Amino acid sequence: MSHDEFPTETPAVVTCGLPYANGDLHVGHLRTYVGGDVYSRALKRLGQQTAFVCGSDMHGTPVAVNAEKQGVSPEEFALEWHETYKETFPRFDVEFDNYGHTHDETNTELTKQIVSELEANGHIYKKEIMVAYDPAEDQHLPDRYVEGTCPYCGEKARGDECDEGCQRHLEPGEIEDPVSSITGNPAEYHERTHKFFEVSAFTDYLSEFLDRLEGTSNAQNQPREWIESGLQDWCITRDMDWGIDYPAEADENASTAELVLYVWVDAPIEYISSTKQYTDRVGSETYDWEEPWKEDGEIVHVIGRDIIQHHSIFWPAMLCGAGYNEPRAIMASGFVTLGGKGFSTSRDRAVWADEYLEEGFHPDLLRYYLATNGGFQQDVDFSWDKFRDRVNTELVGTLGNFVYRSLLFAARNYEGAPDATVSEEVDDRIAEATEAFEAAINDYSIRKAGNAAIRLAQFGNEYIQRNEPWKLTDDDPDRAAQVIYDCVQLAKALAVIFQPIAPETCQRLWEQLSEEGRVSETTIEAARKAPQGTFGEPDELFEKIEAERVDELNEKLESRVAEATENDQDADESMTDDTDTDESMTDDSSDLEPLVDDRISFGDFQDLDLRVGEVVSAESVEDADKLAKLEVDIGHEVRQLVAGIKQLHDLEALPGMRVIIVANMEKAELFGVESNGMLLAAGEQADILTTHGDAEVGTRVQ
Ligand code: B3M
Ligand code: ZN
Repeated sequence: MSHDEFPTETPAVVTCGLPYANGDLHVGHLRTYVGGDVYSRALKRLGQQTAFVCGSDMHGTPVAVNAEKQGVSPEEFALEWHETYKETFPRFDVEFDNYGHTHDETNTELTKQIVSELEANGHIYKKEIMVAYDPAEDQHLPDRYVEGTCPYCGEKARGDECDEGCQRHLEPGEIEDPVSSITGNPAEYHERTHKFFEVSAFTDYLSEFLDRLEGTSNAQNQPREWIESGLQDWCITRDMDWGIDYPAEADENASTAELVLYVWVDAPIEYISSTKQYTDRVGSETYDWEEPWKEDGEIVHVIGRDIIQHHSIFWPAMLCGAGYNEPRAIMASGFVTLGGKGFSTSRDRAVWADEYLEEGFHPDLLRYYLATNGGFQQDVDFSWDKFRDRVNTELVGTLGNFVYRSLLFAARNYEGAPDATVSEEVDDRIAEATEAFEAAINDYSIRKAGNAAIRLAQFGNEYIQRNEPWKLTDDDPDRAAQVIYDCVQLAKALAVIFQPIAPETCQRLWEQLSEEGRVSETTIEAARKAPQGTFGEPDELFEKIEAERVDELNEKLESRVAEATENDQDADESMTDDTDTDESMTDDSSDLEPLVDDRISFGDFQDLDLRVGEVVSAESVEDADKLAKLEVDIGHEVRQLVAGIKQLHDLEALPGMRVIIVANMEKAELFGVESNGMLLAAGEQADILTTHGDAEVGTRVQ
């Protein structure tokens, strides 16, 4: 079954993964929220009725552990962060239609109701299990209170997730070599009665659901593998005080009286609760929460890739078991790194959300960077240098430059849009851009949506350059007026198409054009509507970032990290003091490999035959954990290579990608598959080397 294209008749709800209310937000966190905001604005642009909702995740050990460290109650602690987030998001123009939290009454009630429905439908059962326990503290050790080794991949893991390794959800009792994160002592296992949600009973449903699911391919492919290796039922209760109590009415013998629900039960339910609160505020004639959640609407979840399993497996099973609608799409973003390394809260190795704004940068610059710097499921690296580069080249040099020169010319010579109508060439080009935008949104690619605008601005620059209206004003005034009218039309179209990414800047552009109302209230069709009236001289939309500014920012970051690392030395020695609250980032403690001392001659280097290639196909090598088989076009021929990138890249996304190949590598056979060449990639994450210009396939790299 395939879904109707957006815009659909039925309303959509776009949600963002709930931030744990437990610490400052940095630009790495913002990726998902900016992504969700851009996507929901883009849907609204298409005329799709859309609610954009989120809330703070108040429960669970991530919050309880940090509150304890500060000596305050989890509720007080979480509420304070909740208020902070509520203020921070709008400062980046991330405008939720409703932002609630998981501890509020709506969510508490709805969670109890849904769990009771799951009980009533026979999807929940009781089981004795062994749970980790710290004898010194006389305390059970759910989730992050216990650390150890992942039984699946052998990496260091937390009690409920393999955050540094295979990203799997871990069930209580699964972690090996358990150690209490309160005292650092080895944990004991104690028998307790807990409640289980029968996820395994939904195996067939989930397989079919994944076939219907849209969004980024990582949210479908990884779960398919988990299903193939067999789904486990899911323990949904915890030995903790902080959380939503197990609904007593759902449990006749009250064996759960001391238990709370696992945070991952009530957290996604907040998506529904938050939509409900939105309806309560605006009225069901404006937006009816039941349509997407209970009837026939479109649910789109925007999340980080570390929580795919929760959203592609547990959550749809819960929705199905309780009689709710299933998600239409899941967009799972890659991680954000900082200068090639992970963000680290404990080492202050981060660009904080507040800090970014305090440095005087406009939110739209970061929104553009995060939304378009890589495909949504690819990891994105943030550095002040790259940030400057993209701002100066694309925003200042391309879009800003085109709009400014066009509107200045228009204002000075015609006091606004000249008397003309749009040319066929420009109208067609705008239509192409709006189609590209619409296709991008149906393809869940905010990057492509952003590119549609930048390409249109590139066209604009080329168009004005080619037609040289400044030479025509005397000799051919009609033609000059026509060209400038076209440029004003293009500027208007840019305000409309680029608005989801840069809402404030596009509103300013809208006002410069003296267009009426708010650009956010228009739909994509406005891009081709005739520009209105007269306008004065414009202001520049974007400001160039100087190289010295970047030097300053880099120095600031480096000295801060050095200081924090020094202060953190002692902390590092004990697991109990790990104050890194960041769930999604890779470890930054690994040192760079030392440089090789031995020099090679230029002749030695020339012995390497490095070529630009283009991936034709990529598939996994059966029975091999890490290997993928690639067909790569290197101009002279198509080569078959084997590369250790299976778990690190979405193979489906590789065809079409430019890569660099060692073409004269000795042939090898891996798992019975011949490898005729070598793919170049950097580091443990196998960051694949690519080209950034137009070098043809087969070109030698030197
Ligand atoms: N609070 C944050 C995370 O694990 C977690 C998301 C909940 S979404 C329902 O990234
Ligand atoms: Zn693992």
